[in-house]
Amino acid sequence: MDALLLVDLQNDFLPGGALGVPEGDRVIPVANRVQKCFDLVIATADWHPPDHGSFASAHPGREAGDVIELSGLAQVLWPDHCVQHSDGAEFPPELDTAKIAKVIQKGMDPGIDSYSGFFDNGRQNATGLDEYLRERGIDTVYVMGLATDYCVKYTALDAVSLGYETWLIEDGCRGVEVAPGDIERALAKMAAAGVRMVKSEDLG
Ligand code: VGL
Ligand code: ZN
Repeated sequence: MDALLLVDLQNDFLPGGALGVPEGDRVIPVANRVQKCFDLVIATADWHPPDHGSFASAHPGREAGDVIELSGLAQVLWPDHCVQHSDGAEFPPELDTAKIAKVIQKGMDPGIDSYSGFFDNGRQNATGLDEYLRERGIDTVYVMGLATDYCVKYTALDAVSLGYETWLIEDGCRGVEVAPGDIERALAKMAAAGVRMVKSEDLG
């Protein structure tokens, strides 16, 4: 049984948003199209408290792009984004949400970031996504969304490590590319881990 995971298709990750991903808006029509191929559609959503530890604003003297240590892990600092209940955390009006059966919120603990839809970055706490999928007999997941080199990558890698057959819908993803080559490296890392690549036109 297959499920579609729509990763962080939120206003703040679209061009013009607080953490705008270049061409991030281009994946919304892809999401709308591919949903028709799936009986189960799940979305993840970055859902940070206003003082989240991944925000540069929470660390006086630091700025976005700096790397600090947070809960013992290297943490890239970001502009404030996807603050709970803010417009930036909402799904864009262009996204078809009627088929989304479940929204998995993540990143609520101010002390640790959560790129993956399955676990926080320290793999200490689960979001409930794995359990939700298992209860429904899902053994194969198709992943797409934002951003390729962060939340998409970690979600896909965790899916593989949890034993799911994992597909990346290539044209349904865009990356932030903080450093040149980040997107290519993310794709290579996913492929090496066993993530399989597919184009949206080849689904269904
Ligand atoms: C993301 C950076 C910070 C993502 C979330 O959705 O890829 N990236 N928070
Ligand atoms: Zn975030």
